[in-house]
Amino acid sequence: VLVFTDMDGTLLDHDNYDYSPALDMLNTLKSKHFPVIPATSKTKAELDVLMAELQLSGPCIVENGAAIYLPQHLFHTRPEGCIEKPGYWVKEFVRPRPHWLDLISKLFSEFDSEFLQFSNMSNQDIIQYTGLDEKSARLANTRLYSEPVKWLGTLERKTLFIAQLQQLGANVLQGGRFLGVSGQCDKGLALIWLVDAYQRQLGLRATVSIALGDSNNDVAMLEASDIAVRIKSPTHNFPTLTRTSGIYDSSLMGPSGWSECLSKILIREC
Ligand code: 2M8
Ligand code: MG
Ligand code: MG
Repeated sequence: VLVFTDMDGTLLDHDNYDYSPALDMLNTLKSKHFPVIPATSKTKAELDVLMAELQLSGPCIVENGAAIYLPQHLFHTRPEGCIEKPGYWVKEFVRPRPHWLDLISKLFSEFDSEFLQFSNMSNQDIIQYTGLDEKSARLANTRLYSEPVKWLGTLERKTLFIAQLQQLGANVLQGGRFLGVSGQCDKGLALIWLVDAYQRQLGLRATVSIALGDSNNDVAMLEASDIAVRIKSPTHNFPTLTRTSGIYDSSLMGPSGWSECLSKILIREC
């Protein structure tokens, strides 16, 4: 069993980023040796801190599926298509952040003052829009592959903005607070790639993947997994899925809903 989990609004509370209601279940999963794999719009720098706190040492999917980090202590040989970074094999799905910054800058004049983006925000701005502490806000802006955009204009203009970015070759994913602008990647493609790597490299034949998420940027992952868990959000409805079976919807929010659904799944399916 492989557990792929979104962070903000899923394993972490949407408002205060608390994960304590998930800790008992996290320990249960660890005792069963079920890998818990963060799949998030967060950066590797942010995840280093969080994964150390949660005592997770396996792979992770960062920046909305832009890259997968596979620790070399688990994956002993280089998986196909990976580059090497200290301690990790890294599968990159997109071009680096400057490419996406350059592309967004083409829309400055047409959408003047209708959006903000991390690279033009001060750390104070990021703190204000996210509620992150000083250090976490800095780590959130230590991005390699993607750019979060805070939309300030109307919904109609937002649709146009997204369409223009897509025309320029970008992929735009809606997170809990920001639009994530990057290349043709998502958490679903990353999940599929990583399940395959587990099966081939670690010789796991029959895997069951569970994916948990609260937002639209989780949809591809929720569609690609064997079992999908939608976590209730204080700010928006459950994302729409096309699959009709294998879906669990939480009644509790964030990390409480995370534990609620995983305990049901462990009893019924694993
Ligand atoms: C951004 O991601 C969240 C996730 O859904 C969002 O769009 O609201 C990311 O840029 C991430 O790096 C950051 O930690 C988070 C903070 O709210 O915002
Ligand atoms: Mg989320
Ligand atoms: Mg996320």
